[in-house]
Amino acid sequence: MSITKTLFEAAKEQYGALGVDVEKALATLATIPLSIHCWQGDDVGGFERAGAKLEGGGIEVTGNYPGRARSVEELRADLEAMYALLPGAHRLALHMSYGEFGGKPVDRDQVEPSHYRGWIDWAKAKGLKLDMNSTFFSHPKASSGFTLSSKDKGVRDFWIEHGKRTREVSSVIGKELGSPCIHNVWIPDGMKDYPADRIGYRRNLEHSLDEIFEKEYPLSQLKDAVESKLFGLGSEAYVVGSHEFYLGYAITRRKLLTLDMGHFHPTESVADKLSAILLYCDEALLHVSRPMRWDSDHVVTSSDELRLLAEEIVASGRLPQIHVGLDFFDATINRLGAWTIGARSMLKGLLAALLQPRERLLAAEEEGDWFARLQLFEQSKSLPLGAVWDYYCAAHDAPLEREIIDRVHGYERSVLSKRR
Ligand code: RNT
Ligand code: ZN
Repeated sequence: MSITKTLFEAAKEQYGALGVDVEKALATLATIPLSIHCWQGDDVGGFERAGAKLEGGGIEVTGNYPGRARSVEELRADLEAMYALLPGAHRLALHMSYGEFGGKPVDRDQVEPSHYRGWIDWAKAKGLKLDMNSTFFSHPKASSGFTLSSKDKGVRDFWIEHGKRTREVSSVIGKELGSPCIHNVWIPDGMKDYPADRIGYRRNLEHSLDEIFEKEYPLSQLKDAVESKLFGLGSEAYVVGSHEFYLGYAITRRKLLTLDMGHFHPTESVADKLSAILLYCDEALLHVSRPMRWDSDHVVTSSDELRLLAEEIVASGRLPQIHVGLDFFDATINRLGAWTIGARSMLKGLLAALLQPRERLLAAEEEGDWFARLQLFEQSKSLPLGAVWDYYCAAHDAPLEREIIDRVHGYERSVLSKRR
């Protein structure tokens, strides 16, 4: 601790000279839980069928690096290993396809709270809070490319029932764990080529969602969120649940809007959208990701986009209403490593944002001194963030940045490499 502490004290002085209260920033960071996605651990496979692989539905996982979690026990072990590498207390985002079905086929319109009992008990034992996602993909009834917006009423009704059941499960989770479970809806519906009836599918989606959300649950148990997308594999020309669709839907139905960083045109900034959306939506869910060409789900790193997003999260003054979820999956590298890099990058981004000289920046802007504002932004980029981050990690019994490789390799040797 001593060198870490010495470097931290020196860093504190540097930040202090710019008017930044480092201790306050650390205290605030400790109150921000990440909602970490379970699906990085098994390539979005889930536990409906043994060795299930993601199929259809506009998401693609590439790679076959050994060590993928093949059972709920393996996934929980990996999750515990991952949380041990993070400072602070965080949440877990599950998908409905990760229920425990006792080897029996349980279709999506049959899922019940009992199938998630094991997760609730495990979460209680570990002091974790859970979030949930309906699973509208990897299923024969999604293979047409349409679910809630389908022109086939039978298909729509099947998925509406799934959505309703997910909300019931989520409300039980939220109630039992004493923290509202955020239930996110993302559907893959769309078309490869130009549709003739764009509005028809959107009308169907609007009505299906209204049916799913008909039953009211206390907000202390359940909060619903809706996630848009720009395009997917096989839905290049048209996505029913576009940004405009869900923005309108979330505002008129008072739902959370989910912004996935990989679901917009590359020159659009999710960071910029946040402050506009928060004027009209009470809360928002983020799916922090890193788009790369056609893929929307690369492992999150300390990119400019991440930095700008974290700055907006902090600047909004609405930290409790912005739920920071992660959404990426890389099957070409050690999955524990992928999770860890993504989650720690997000936390580091938030820390950097909390350490910005906000007052000086705002004053420069008020005075119209845009040179000084730009200089302050630049200056903060070379301040000793790493020293503060290391200290924060040590204070929360999490490894320092330079210890991560050994820790991940160690888990690979002792656990992951035995999964053949
Ligand atoms: C897909 C959406 C969605 C999924 C997860 C697995 O493009 O981003 O959030 O990644 O539900
Ligand atoms: Zn997403």
